[in-house]
Amino acid sequence: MSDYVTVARDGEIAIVTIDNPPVNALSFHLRQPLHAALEELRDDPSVAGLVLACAGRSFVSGADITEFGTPKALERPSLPDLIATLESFEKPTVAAIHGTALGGGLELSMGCHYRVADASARFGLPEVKLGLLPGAGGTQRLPRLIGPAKALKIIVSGNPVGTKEALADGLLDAVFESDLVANATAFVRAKAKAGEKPLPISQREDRIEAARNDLKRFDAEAATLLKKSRGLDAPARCVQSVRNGLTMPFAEALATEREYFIELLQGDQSKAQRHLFFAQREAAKVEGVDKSVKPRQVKRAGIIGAGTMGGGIAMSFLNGGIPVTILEMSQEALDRGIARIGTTYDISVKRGSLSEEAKQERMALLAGTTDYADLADCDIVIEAVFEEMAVKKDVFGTLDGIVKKGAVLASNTSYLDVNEIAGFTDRPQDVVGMHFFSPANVMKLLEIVRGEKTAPDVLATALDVARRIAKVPVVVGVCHGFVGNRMLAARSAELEDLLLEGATPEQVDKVFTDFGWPMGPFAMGDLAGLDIGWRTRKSLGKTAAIADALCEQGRFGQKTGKGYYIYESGARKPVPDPEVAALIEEKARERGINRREISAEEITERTLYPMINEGAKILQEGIAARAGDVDIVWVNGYGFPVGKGGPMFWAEQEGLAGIVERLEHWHGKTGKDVFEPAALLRQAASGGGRLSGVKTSRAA
Ligand code: 3H9
Repeated sequence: MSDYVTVARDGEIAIVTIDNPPVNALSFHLRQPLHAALEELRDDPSVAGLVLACAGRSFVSGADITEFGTPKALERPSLPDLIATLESFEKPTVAAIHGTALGGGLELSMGCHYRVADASARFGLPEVKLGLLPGAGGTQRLPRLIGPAKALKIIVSGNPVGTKEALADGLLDAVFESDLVANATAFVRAKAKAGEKPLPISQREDRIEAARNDLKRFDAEAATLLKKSRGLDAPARCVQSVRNGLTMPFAEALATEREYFIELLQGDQSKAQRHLFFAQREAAKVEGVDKSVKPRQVKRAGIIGAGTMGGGIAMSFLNGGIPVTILEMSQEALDRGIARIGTTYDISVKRGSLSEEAKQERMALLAGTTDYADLADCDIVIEAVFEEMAVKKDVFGTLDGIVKKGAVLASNTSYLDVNEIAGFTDRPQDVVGMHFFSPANVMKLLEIVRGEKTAPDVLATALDVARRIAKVPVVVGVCHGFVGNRMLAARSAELEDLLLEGATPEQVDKVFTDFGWPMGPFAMGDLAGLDIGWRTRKSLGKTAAIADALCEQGRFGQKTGKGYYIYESGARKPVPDPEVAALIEEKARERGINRREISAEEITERTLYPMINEGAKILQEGIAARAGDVDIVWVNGYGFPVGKGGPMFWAEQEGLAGIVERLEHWHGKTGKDVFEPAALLRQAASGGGRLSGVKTSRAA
């Protein structure tokens, strides 16, 4: 008995209850008494069966991630010790699962002979998302329980499954609608009475036999799963470990799994991914919005604009089960927008990621209108119209006169001043920025822009809505481009000059993809459409020699088959174009520039370092509250490689002092503002080299 583990008896059945809030993680202080209790019960002849259950909101959700990187993580009794003890029970054991059994939690449950659960429970091995593999037998026992193909999917994706699937696959033995522990007790009592002597999972061979004889098939399935795991070590280790279970004796494969686990735990990628895990949770904690601030109720959302952005935002709400009224100016545009939503869902149905029934349910939540009056009853209205202040003024002025009191009025602006927008209404306290990222139905990031007068409960509402529609929210302050686009501008500032001075689009893009970005900035520009930036430059009276020249030739990127690259007959693969190379040389000649070899280091220093510098300025100004918030923006909105933990985390690992020194070098050479080191960056570089401890008071 301890604060973390209690043992109760129901006749001859022992019930062990774990209680380690908030998520019953397997911390050292829990492992110790749990191990002692299990050993005692195993050897107690008066005990005929064991129920392993949890108090609180969930079953065990994994190892204690806060212990990783400290000696406690590996201190014994370890989780493998606990599982080995469970497996040594000669009387039946059952895990009674409610909430989530994740990672080490699911592994612990697989030390038992049986698993039963309540209907809403979920089961998963999310270690891969922390840059790890299941390190307590998960890659060995799950395949033995449900077969290698299904296990591999769960392990490599890290995504949980529900009771229906778990029961069908054999992961679960029974589901109970209520009274989980009482039912689990009756379940194990019946097993004990029947004198059943089930094999521990580690000794079961029946589900892996077929795969052992068909490793080719296993390898093909694994290769498909690994396609999505660009540059990450953990998914490949997961696959190898499951494969070891097919080619090695259990004990050897288990020991190898442990080696892989420790190797990954000590590596840079897991460190980065664990940083992101905690940063994401920190980002949800917002100054001035504590638990006492209750969100307003949102039962219906209004979306203004049924274009690509408005449609994507509408889909996010529909996916979250929130009814939407979408508004367009003309019936034709409205019909087109709604049809596009339907076809996007159809693609998911065809791919098998959405059922036809679910599609119909979502479409049934969607109403269209061309009349602002139909938005009157919405609890939140998000505009996704043209990025021009005059247009926003019209929209917000109209909304102010129509939408019910207390509704949240949100703008999806990607760079305009939210305070000015709020000023177009008589209720600036209800106005907030909700900046989605394209395609909005797919991208996870939501920048919530806090205006000067935004009420705390409006922020709480935006955060709550974000959770309901499965977005990752980061609250930011008002400035041109907020966090993401402002840093993107800094990252892009040198791109033209790099080309003029001697680099090629493919060389720059390769530096980016080698770093781990899904694509480089020039391929990205071609994908997004070069005409967008051209139009913006023209409206601001700005020019860009090469990009403008491409647009003047009608080279708008993929949509015209030509941009920085050439795209053969509708293909998406960028192919370097000698005409572009000639154009770049011509523009350089016109400017009297002698083109030279440009190294990969120089490209990194002139693109990523200004971006980090801008991130530091953003922190300095309180536009973001924490360096981790900036990382969350970049990983979830712009494809910054997760294995590098986001720009600010990466900068710390690289060494801030070295970055400041190179920024100074480039500043001295070019005199450009983007290279002038931010005071905060200098300060952090000279005092410990950390940005992650910097906490700013958020600007409004
Ligand atoms: C593993 O198991 C390795 C093994 O294979 C091998 C070992 C040898 N540890 O997310 P929430 C904290 S690796 C420590 O806001 P929710 C979290 O930081 C692990 N702390 O709640 C937060 O703290 P705070 C594999 C943890 O209801 C608070 O709990 N398991 C852990 O939205 C509430 O969290 C996983 O990767 C942890 N394991 O979601 C599961 N988990 O309040 C990771 C959470 O101070 N966890 N915390 O900010 C999750 O996915 C979600 O937290 C969960 C609850 C679904 C459980």
